[in-house]
Amino acid sequence: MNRNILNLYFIMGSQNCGNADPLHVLESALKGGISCFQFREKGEGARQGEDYIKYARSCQNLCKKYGVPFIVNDDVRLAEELQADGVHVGQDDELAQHVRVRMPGKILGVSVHTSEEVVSAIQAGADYIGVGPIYETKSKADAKPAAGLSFLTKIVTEYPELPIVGIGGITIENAKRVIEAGADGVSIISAISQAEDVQGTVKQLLNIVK
Ligand code: 3NM
Repeated sequence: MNRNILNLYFIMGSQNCGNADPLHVLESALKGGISCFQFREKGEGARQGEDYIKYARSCQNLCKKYGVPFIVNDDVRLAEELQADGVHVGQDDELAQHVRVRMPGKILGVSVHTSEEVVSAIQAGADYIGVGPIYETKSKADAKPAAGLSFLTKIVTEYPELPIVGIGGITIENAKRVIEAGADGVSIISAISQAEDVQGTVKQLLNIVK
């Protein structure tokens, strides 16, 4: 996997966009230059059934138009059906080693919060890991307490070859610190999905992370 795709990794579901049209938010982020997109349609307000699949396909088509990888959060069946570029799983989702077998040749990302989880993710064949939450987040109801940069720094030092993206509460104000700590990139929901000027915010973030 080209680790540069992690540089500015936008995660979004329609539940993260307030009153804005999520497809408009996504296209603005793509125009701004995000390097990767994760479809994470879950929680209160998330679409269901046919609407969910149709909306996922629309997001995927937009990503294709801009040549940006389309990664599905958690839902391996959806990823298979859409032939997504990859899947991202957390510790409570389907086991990473099972996903690896189901999705050969696709990008596999795993969220980790401890050293043991990093080892398991590597053994499972993860292409990259997401380390968080670095800062406090309101976008994940069951998020762990903010860990700051110390755990990220430790993992970056121990596994220099492993592509790593930081996540949780990352904004224009603090993104530079995450990159300076050694992450390949930043994963962001709210600082992009709820920005007044999505495209401009993405451009500013890109200047920081590149
Ligand atoms: N995973 P925001 S934190 C989806 O720690 C997710 O694994 C996390 O949203 C983890 O950029 C998080 O709005 C939410 O803080 C990130």
